[in-house]
Amino acid sequence: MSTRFPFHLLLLAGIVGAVIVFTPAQAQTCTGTLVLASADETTSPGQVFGGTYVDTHASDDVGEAFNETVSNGVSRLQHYWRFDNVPPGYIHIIREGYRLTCDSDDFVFKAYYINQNGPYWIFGNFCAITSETESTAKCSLNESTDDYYTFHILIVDSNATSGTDLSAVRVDYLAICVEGGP
Ligand SMILES: [Ca+2]
Ligand SMILES: [Ca+2]
Ligand SMILES: [Ca+2]
Repeated sequence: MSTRFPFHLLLLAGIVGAVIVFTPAQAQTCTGTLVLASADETTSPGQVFGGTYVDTHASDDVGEAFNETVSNGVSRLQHYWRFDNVPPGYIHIIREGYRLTCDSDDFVFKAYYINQNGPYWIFGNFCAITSETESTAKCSLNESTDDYYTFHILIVDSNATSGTDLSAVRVDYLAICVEGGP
């Protein structure tokens, strides 16, 4: 186990965070419909060590925190959230968070939705969290939809091929923003 691991636990759990003054993250604007997570789904590999999907509903410095676990000799994280009733339009995600890493891991978002033919994966890695300083970002998924669908958003580590250090990430806010519907 990394000697930095206890530090991760403390900082991400907010115990240290309570006495550190964070620079407020810049808010993002959605001119359409915001949809918040309806549920946590699977976390594998990796684990949740603080919070639930409810903590991603507001930008309040109370987050849902994750750390990697070692899978097949490499530290990995993959967590899914479900978003119900996402209206038609151009799909973006807005996220606020930070990460702690010791093996060059960042954390990126991926997405798929369920249409009449089954799961439809949106190709790409979006809205990477790359800093130990909290930031917000609004990212287009370069995808438009024509009906209401259930979306699934994943957070995944970017270094999936090497390293056994357990990097961690905290998500304070996560939303789907749908703009410019038909
Ligand atoms: Ca925050
Ligand atoms: Ca990794
Ligand atoms: Ca929050």
